[in-house]
Amino acid sequence: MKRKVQVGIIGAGPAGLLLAHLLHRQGISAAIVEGRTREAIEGTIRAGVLEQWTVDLLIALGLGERLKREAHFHDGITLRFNRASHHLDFPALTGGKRVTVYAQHEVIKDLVAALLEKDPEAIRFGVRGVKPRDFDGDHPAIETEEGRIECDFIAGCDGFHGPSRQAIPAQHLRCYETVYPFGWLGILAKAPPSHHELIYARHDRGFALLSTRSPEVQRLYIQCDPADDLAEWSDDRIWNELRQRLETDEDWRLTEGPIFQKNIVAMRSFVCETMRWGRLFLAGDAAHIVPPTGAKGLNLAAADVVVLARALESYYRTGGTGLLDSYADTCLKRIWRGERFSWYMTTLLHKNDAEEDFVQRIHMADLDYVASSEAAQRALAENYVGLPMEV
Ligand code: RFL
Ligand code: PHB
Repeated sequence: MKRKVQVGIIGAGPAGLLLAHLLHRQGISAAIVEGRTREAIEGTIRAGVLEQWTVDLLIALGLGERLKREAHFHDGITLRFNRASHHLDFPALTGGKRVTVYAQHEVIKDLVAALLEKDPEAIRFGVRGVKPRDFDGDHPAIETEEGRIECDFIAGCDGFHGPSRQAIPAQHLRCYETVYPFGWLGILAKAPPSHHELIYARHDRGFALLSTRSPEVQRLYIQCDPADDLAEWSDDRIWNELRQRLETDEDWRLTEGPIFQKNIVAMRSFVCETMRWGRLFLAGDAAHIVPPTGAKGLNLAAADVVVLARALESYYRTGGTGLLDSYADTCLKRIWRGERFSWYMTTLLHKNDAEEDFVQRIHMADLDYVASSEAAQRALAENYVGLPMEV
C-alpha cells in the first residue's frame, strides 16, 4: 500500500470511490482504505435511484458504459393512494430529466474496476484499525493495522458508523437528527416487473414501494416496525401486505415470485454540520443520513465529493484555501434541501400512528394536491430528479 499520498480516503462506498476518480482525473494522488472485502462491498444491496446529473457525471468520467446498457430509464414515478394511480411525467415537468434505476452495488463494481485499472494500488480492502490521525495539524495520517498512510488531507467517506466523524472532538460536533418510528423491509424477488416505473403507495396499512432491478428481479419495500424480527416476516406475509398496500381499482396485478433476499432498515434523518475539522473532511453518509423515500443518499454523497474534489484541485493549483474553507457551507445548502425533500416524502407516504388524525388528513390533502396540481408535481419532480448541480 502507498505510504504517502496527497489525499487519504477512508471508505470505498460511492463517496470515496467517486472522489478517488475525480482526484485521479486532476492528477492528485489518492488512496482508499476500506474495512470490508471487495466481495462484501460489491454485494451489499442498497440504493437504486440515481439523479440525472449523477448519471451524466458517471458517463462524463467514462464510468457509465454498463449503466447505459443495463440501467432502467423511467419517465417518472407513480403515486398510489385511495386505490388509484397518479403518474408524474418527469421529462415534461423538468425539461427532459428522467429517473435512472441502477443498483448501488453495480455502481460500486463499475467504480472499483475502473479505479483499479487506472491504479492497481488505489484501494486497499479488508483493512482493520482504521483511524484518522493528526488532522488538526499540517501532517495528517490514516492509521491502520497495516501501517500509516501520510497525506495532506483526509476524506472521511466511511458512512454513518465509520471512525471519521467520531474522531472530531464531540464538543465541537454540531448535529441535528430525527428518528422515525418505522423502518423498511426490503426484498429482492425473482419475478417479472409489475409496472414500467416505480410506484410509491400510501395505504392505511403503511407505505409500500415497487422498484425494479432487471427484467427478472424486482425490488420491493414495505413499511414495518424497525424492531421487527425478520423471522416473523414469512414470504406469504410479505406478499399479502404488498398486495393489500398496492391494491388498486385499475386493471393491475402484482407479479410475485420467490424472495431471495430480505432485510430491515431503520429510518433516520441526520446532519452533522461540522463537515470539516482541520484537514479532515467528511463526505456522504459520514456527515448526513436521509430516509430512503426520496432516493437522495447516494446522490448527496456524490454532490459532496464533487465540491471537495473542486476545492482540492483549486488548493493544489493555486495554494488557495478558499474553496476548502467554504466546503461545508457549500455542501450544506444542498444537503438541507435533500433532507427537507426526504423528510417530506417520508412523512407524506408513511402511516405514523403517533400523528394526530388531523395530520394524517393533511397528508391525504397533500397527496390530492400533488395528484391534481401541475405546480405541486413540478416541485416534487424537480427535487426527485435532482436539484441543479454544477459539476
Ligand atoms: P457508504 O455507502 O456507507 O460507504 C462507506 C464505506 O466506508 C466503509 N467503512 C470503513 N472503512 C474502513 N475502516 C472503517 N472503520 C470503516 N467503517 C466504514 C464501509 O465499509 C463502506 O464501504 O457511504 P457513502 O459512500 O457516503 O454512500 C452513501 C450511500 O451508500 C447511501 O446514502 C445510499 O445507499 C442511500 N440510499 C439511496 N440513495 C440514493 O441516492 N438513491 C436511492 O434510491 C437510495 N435507496 C438507500 C436506498 C439506502 C438504503 N439503506 C440500506 C439504508 C435504499 C436503502 C434501503
Ligand atoms: C430502490 O430501488 O432500491 C429504491 C428506489 C426508490 C427509493 C429507494 C430505493 O426511494
